[in-house]
Amino acid sequence: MQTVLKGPSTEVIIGPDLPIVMIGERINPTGRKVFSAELQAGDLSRIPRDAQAQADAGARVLDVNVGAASVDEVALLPQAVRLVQETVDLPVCIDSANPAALEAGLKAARGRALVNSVNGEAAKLKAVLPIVAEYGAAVIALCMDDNGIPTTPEARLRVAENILNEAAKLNIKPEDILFDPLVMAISADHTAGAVTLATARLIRQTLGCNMTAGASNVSHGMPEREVLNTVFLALLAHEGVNAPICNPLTNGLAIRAIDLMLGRDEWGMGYIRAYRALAKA
Ligand code: THG
Repeated sequence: MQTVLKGPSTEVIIGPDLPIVMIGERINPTGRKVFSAELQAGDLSRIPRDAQAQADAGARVLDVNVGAASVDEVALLPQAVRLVQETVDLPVCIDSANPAALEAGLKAARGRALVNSVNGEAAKLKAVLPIVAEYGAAVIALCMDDNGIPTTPEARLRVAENILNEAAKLNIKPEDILFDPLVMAISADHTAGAVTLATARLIRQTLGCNMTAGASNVSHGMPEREVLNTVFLALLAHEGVNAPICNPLTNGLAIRAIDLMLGRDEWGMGYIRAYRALAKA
């Protein structure tokens, strides 16, 4: 099963035996005070820099989230999407909780974008899936619904299956859905990582779909976050998460190491190329 995303003139393919596709997470005000203040002032000047740096570090898709407090995302998200794609020739992952902002972002996107996200809540399905279908986009589907985030892998799988059925009604195909098994902070629940991994394994085995995950969520509130993020990325990849949302500046080389260890990097050329790019920079 292959998920195809497009930038202005590039194509990115996500599939089980292909190298991991890094979705760069940096264009997001969460936890970034300066960027939040800039967005609130309508200053988007950091976005081209963040886009270029992530592309240089190996990101193949860029998440674009401008959801800082009191920001008009319907106005700002399409501007941010345009700025990103004027800077780098990559597909965008349009990240907002507001369906109107998602649609505005899709209108501005060139190529074939990824919508972040829908989930199993009735209202979300109703608001987001028709937009995804209308624009011929791909979509991230979170394994949660009106009852919240299920605590067991089996219950998260049932949410995924329900989303798959609802999507099929609008002709959205399984290959156009990236499931997100949901990554929660390990500092709040020491079993959170294990539940996410078991969910990913179940989705891979049962549905065969491609997956994303916000790997960096796992380390909130813990020291040496990069160690936890890197280890978790490797475990997630082993369970079939082939398009993680992560920080390419800190995880770029580790991602290529994971591909190599999983037998997806002939002669280690991807790893060596990433190493050389880092050594030069
Ligand atoms: N699933 C999906 N989309 C997502 C998430 C997910 N989008 C947002 C988020 N989760 C993934 N992106 C991030 C971005 C940043 C951080 C974590 C996840 C992060 N930032 C640092 C902080 O908050 O402390 C600050 C970084 C900095 O200063 O540069 O940890 O799960 N579908």
